[in-house]
Amino acid sequence: MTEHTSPETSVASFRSSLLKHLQFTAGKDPKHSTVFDWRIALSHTLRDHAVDPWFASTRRTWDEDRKRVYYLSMEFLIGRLTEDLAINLGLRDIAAEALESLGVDFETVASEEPDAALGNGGLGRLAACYLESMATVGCPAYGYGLRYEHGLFEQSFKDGRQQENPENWLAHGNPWDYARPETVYGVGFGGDVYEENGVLRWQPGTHVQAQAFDSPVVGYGGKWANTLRLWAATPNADLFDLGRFNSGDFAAAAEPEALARSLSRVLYPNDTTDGGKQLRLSQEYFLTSASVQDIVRRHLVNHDSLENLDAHVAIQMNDTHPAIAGPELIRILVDEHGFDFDRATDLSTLVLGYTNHTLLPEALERWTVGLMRNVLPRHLQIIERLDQKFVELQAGSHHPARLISGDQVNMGDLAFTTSHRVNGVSALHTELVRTELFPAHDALHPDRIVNITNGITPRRWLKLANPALADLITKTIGEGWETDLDRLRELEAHADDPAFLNAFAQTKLAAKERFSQWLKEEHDLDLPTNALVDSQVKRMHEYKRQLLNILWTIAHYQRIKRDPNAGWVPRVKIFAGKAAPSYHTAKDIIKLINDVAEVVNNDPETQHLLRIVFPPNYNVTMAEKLIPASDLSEQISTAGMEASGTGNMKFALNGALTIGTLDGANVEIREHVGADNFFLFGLTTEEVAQRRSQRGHSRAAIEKSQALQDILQAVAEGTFSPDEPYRFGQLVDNMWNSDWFLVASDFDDYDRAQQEVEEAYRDTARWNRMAVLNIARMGYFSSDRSVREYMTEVWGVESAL
Ligand code: 26Y
Repeated sequence: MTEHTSPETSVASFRSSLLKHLQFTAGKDPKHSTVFDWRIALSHTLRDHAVDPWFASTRRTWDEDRKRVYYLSMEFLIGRLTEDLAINLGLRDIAAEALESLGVDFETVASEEPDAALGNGGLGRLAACYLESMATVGCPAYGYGLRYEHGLFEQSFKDGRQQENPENWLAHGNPWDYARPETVYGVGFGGDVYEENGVLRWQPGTHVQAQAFDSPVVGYGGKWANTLRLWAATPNADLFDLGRFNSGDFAAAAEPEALARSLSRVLYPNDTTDGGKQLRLSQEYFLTSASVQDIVRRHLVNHDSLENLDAHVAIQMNDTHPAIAGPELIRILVDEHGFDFDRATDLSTLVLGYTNHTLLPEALERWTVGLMRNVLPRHLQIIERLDQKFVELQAGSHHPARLISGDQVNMGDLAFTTSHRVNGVSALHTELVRTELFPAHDALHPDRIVNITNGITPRRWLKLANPALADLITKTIGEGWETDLDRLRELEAHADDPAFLNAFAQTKLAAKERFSQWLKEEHDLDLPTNALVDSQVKRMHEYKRQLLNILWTIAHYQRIKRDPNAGWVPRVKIFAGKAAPSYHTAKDIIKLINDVAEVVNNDPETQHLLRIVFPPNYNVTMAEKLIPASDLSEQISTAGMEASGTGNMKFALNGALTIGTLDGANVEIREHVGADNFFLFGLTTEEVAQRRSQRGHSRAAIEKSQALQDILQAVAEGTFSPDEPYRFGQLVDNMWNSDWFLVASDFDDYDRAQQEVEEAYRDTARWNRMAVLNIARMGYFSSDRSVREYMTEVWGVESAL
């Protein structure tokens, strides 16, 4: 295929496009243009360049009747797109030069873009990395999601406590997407099921309209582009009750419309438990139904039946959130296209794949039968029939696994039975999915579960985020690593070259300075650049154990105070992350970190040796600055609880060393980078299970650790909360008496590993060598590799490149 990018695009032509868009799209005179106006001009100019590869790819997929992948996800944590698209189109430097010739700075303009946070955390960011990789490797694909009016809440701190403020990314429009007013589908809710001439008919009580908005997703090098299609619930003229309005009942007249609109209003800010159950289920069905209708419609454009659907369509369910896709596809095949139920089920199963992202019981979706019947009565019938079939398949089992147990529909079991492949997201997690979560299913379908370890896109997470390191890599091994990340291995040859190690250290310093400046400008926070930067950034959750980290920080502080001249390595402890609004313990931990920071950062005796920085509102944009600036990556979850992690990969790729447990993808990262280049600590998954069964394990662990006793006493006495001494009573009490996440059990070993960190960092050459070896050995964790595995092992799709 021909290159649709930019060798032919000159600075002059880019500049004239910019001016054209400034005038005709933003409607501004260059003399009176704001940064916003320039951003509009820049994004439209870049988007114009995306259109050619986009059309060419779409046309080829049609012409060659290629199988397409449909990635269904309630979350796409995209972040900013300006620089990402510029890089992938090969226009980054041209755009910067063109702007400069007009007296405008590229970064200033790109930084004006809001961070599209249509996701909570890992699962949503993974979807965004996979979209970019599918385009890069030439996998014909669509991402399907919701066009939330408000993304994940913005976090601020008031007196050290989390406040949630509404997010408003669409306030000034979205220059990336094209509205498709002609692409609308009705999505039904509620109502009843009738029998008509021996066939069942669902008569929904209400319909809501889904309208498509399309954005091009351009792969690196501009050789292929896919579509991200986000659905918005649009007010549907007949929802507005004019009769009621005219009779004066204005609120009631607008009610159905308000309900409809609420479907794409907000992203659920909860990454573990589900609140607002009915609305959440309705959102999931809204996404799924609109997408499946669109998929079926597209297939029927040039095929006359749905019989061969599996040869042309692969649908991937990103966790169970779109798991109603199975029943929905079966419903369409049976009720609308006259398929026999069993054949419809087999066909749906061949089309669908399911990725599991969690073992946490509270994050496994379950809906009550009552709710299901209210919202989706026909789907409930289908699920009941699937449940029967599932029980029959387990003939002989006295306690068969069920899709419906008691009054609960288990969406994980449903997703499993309606998929031909089920995958976990790291080797360890997949093994636990097999043995702990779905043993009965696995026994029936031993080939169904496969592992596909997560990955991250090196374009955003290295080339964009860390230009100094990316340039050093290119200077050292040449171009091409961006799409063949295994080539980073060639850096190993330079791991003992002092000049190279020094050059690496310079890139780290440059990244620290960049981040430090950003923190100052955005949050008025000070980050010393001469210290070991030790970061834990991720959603706030007990299993991720930010508590372990802050408790150790207290121990470290107390030791420095006891012996200030012991040759301590200066450290900055960075924490960042949001807590679900209703997750009180996570919010208490945020408050504890901020309270400890208040004391530590204002202590003149230790200030130069220890700082705690907790910038509010962690998001993709912050991660892009923070990760490259870090030396140490905290991946310290209780073993068996973090399905994979992907932040762990981003840090290691940017030359941070990991202190971590044998959990999720940490296990594989350690195998790849080498045990010598990884600070391991903590109980293993099996030991965790064992320890939890020992009564009084936390008390016993605390009693064995003098350090831990001192810290807990300090916290309990109000050392960090003198205005309210018992503020953290519950946290401390829980440590002594329950400690499900085994903070106490792992404390001493974590402390030991931190001492090893301290020692390694003192030997600068050794540290830099370890960091370089981490970078060199991270090729496996490119999301290009993950996507290729999905293509062969799950989707049966070939690259078009
Ligand atoms: C049920 C609903 C409220 C819900 C919403 C979001 C449940 C879960 C989630 C999000 C889960 C999530 O982000 N999981 C993470 O997925 C990453 C990508 O696979 C993993 O790396 C990470 O370990 C896992 O916690």
